[in-house]
This record gives sequence, C-alpha cells and structure tokens, in this order.
Amino acid sequence: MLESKELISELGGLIETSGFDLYGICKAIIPEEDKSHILSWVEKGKNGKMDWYPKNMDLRLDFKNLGFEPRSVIVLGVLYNDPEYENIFKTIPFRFSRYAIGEDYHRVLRRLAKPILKELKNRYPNNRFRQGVDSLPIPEKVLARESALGWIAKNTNLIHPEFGSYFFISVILTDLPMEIANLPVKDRCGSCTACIDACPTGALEPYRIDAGKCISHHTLEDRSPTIPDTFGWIAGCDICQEVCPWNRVKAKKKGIQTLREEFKLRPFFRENPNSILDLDENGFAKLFADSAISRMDYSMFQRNANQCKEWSQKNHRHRS
Ligand code: B12
Ligand code: SF4
Ligand code: SF4
Repeated sequence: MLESKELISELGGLIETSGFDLYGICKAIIPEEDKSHILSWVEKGKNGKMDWYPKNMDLRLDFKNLGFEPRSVIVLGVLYNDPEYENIFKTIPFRFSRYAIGEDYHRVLRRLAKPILKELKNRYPNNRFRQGVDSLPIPEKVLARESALGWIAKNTNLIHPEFGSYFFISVILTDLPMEIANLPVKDRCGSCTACIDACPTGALEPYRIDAGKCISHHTLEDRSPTIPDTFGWIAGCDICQEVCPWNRVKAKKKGIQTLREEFKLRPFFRENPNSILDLDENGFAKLFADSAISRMDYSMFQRNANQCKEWSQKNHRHRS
C-alpha cells in the first residue's frame, strides 16, 4: 500500500508551487468523538439559521453517497492574512473580516488545486479524486487536524503552531488507500481564554460555538430583515482570532502572511473605504462579484451596512 509520506515527498514540491502553504494526508474517517460532538451540536440547535447544516448528515459524517468510497484525504491550506489589513481597518469605522477582503477563496483554492488534481489523475488513472472547498458537506477542520495541520482550538478554529489560524482549508477525497503515520499536533490553548473573553456576543464556550450567536453567522448566513448587533462588522468577524496569541504574537513575530495576490486587500478598501457603506446594488455587484461575500445578496449587504452606520454613530456618541 502507498505510504502517505511517499506521496507527500513526491507531490510536496508541486503542492507548494501551486500556492499551498500547508498540506497533509489522513484517513477518510471522522473519529467517533467528533461525530458525537457534531451530532450534539445540531441536536442542541447550535447551527442557528443554517438550516442546510443538518441535511446530508450521512455524507458529512460517513462520506456516503459521493459516488465512490473515499479511503484517504489530502488536506491543503492557504494563508490569507495580509498585514496591510490592520493599517487600513484601524482607520475605518466598520470592519470586513480578513477572509472577505480578497477574491472568493472557493474559486481560488479550486484554481490552485488544478495542477495537483491533474498530476494525481495522471499517476493514478484508476482512482477517483474529488476536491471540496466548503462545497461538500465535510467537516474540514476535523480532517485538517487528523492530517496534523493543527489543533481545533477553544475558538473552534484550526490553529497551526507556526502559521496561526488565518488559513483556508480544502480537501481532496480519494479512493486511493494509503498507509498513514501522523503525529497529532497537540492542543496548545492551555489555560488561555482570550477568545472566549473577547467574543462580544458570548458565542463561545471552550471548543464549542453557538453559531446562532456568532456575528459571522448573522452577517453572512442569516437572511432575516433584521439581525442582532454586529458590533461594526459588515461581513464575518475576526475578533476571536485577532486576540489569539498564536496569531497576535507567534505568527506575527514570524511575519506569517499570505503570498497570494488574490487574498490581499483590494485597492478600493484603501482609496475610498467609507463609500462602501453607501454602495447601491450595481456598485455592490461590481465590487464584490468575485468575492466570498457575493453569497450575500444586496439586501443583506445593505442591512449589515446600515447596522454598522448605526453602531458607529452610537459608539462615537459614547466616546464623546
Ligand atoms: C458552519 C461553518 C461556520 C459557522 C460555524 C463555525 C464553526 N466553528 O463551525 C459560522 C457561520 C459561525 C462560521 C464562521 C467562521 N468561519 Co466557517 N465554516 C463552517 C463550515 C462550513 C462547517 C464547520 C462545521 O462543521 N461546524 C460544526 C461544528 C460542530 O464544528 P466545530 O465548531 O468546529 O466543532 C468541533 C470542535 O469544536 C468540537 N466540539 C464541538 N462541540 C464540542 C463540545 C465539547 C464538550 C468539546 C470538548 C468539543 C466540541 O468538535 C467538533 C468536531 O471536531 C466550515 C467548512 C467545512 N465544510 O468544514 C467553515 C470553516 C470552518 N470556516 C472557516 C472560517 C475562516 C470562518 C470564519 C473565520 C470566517 C469569518 N471571519 O467570519 C468564522 C470563524 C468563527 C469561529 N469562531 O469559528 C474556515 C476555518 C479555517 C480554520 N483555519 O479553522 C472553514 C474550515 C472554511 C474553509 N474551507 O477554510 N463558519
Ligand atoms: S467570530 Fe466573532 S462573534 Fe463569532 S465566535 Fe468569534 S468573536 Fe464571537
Ligand atoms: S485565544 Fe487562547 S484559548 Fe482561544 S484559541 Fe487562542 S490560544 Fe486557544
């Protein structure tokens, strides 16, 4: 049977030149403990307004109905943190999360993985390879942890001990069986609770999120005409990652940042950021057509922008 180490040493160069910063391989199995956490999360209604989440649980937990039986998973990660982000957003009265300032990561990661998929199909013509970037209902953080890309932390993000947590994940499922020997990355949260203390909505308990309370969920997943306070965030929220010492200190000190132009701050954030709050439907479509927030329709964007305007007025009054 093929050793995962062997494949990694043969394909590592191609994976890196394709633009991926992290990679690993694991078995296509979701451990029982994770299954039970995910099931109890859904039973307790912690998925908020994401009604799509409990659908396809068969596929999510057992990889059934994919049209083939996956045996192994190649997990890939790309950094998205652009250091210029902090300089710009500290001068603006609203926030976009880092994941939303560049091109849609679903598109980018699919594009970057093309040469890898091509090579895999050339080498193993009798096997199947299927990529997912959120597109398959697969718990990607669990597979990334199983591939030794990091640990699932108290803020529920996957953290790599050197790179921090500002990276996207993509998986390639395959029926190619592999012998896998991974040393798990140990949980380095220790006694820290910075993320839990900083979350303004109380969405976090250690290792557990109530998505229905999370600003990211409100701004991107909730289609209701009104949503709870977003504390100045228009799209997503990064607070529990910003306060994390593995991003704020460790990765920052090492100068960890994205090398992908696609994920860097777009010029309009620099040039005329305040006009973003007053974009009309055409302007919104033009600026964000290829961004991850294009999943948000204009009415959601306008709702979030109005909420941010109110928030910054209120905040300004408090400060004066
Ligand atoms: C649903 C979803 C959301 C939801 C729920 C968030 C979440 N933590 O799951 C919402 C909309 C809130 C969201 C927000 C964000 N998301 Co999101 N999201 C997803 C998605 C589609 C599924 C994740 C999932 O299955 N969650 C279900 C819950 C149960 O999983 P979990 O919270 O991780 O729980 C695990 C552990 O915490 C633990 N656990 C759960 N309950 C309990 C209980 C106990 C007692 C214990 C001990 C443990 C435990 O077990 C679970 C399984 O291991 C994935 C893509 C994918 N297909 O996997 C992206 C993904 C997780 N998101 C991602 C990102 C970037 C974000 C945001 C940073 C975006 C933003 N800036 O706004 C925020 C981060 C918010 C946060 N603190 O997590 C990245 C994360 C990359 C990384 N390095 O971790 C992913 C992987 C997308 C990608 N392809 O890159 N997201
Ligand atoms: S993303 Fe924001 S709202 Fe959601 S858990 Fe983290 S800090 Fe709380
Ligand atoms: S802020 Fe602290 S507790 Fe939260 S994820 Fe980072 S290290 Fe873990």
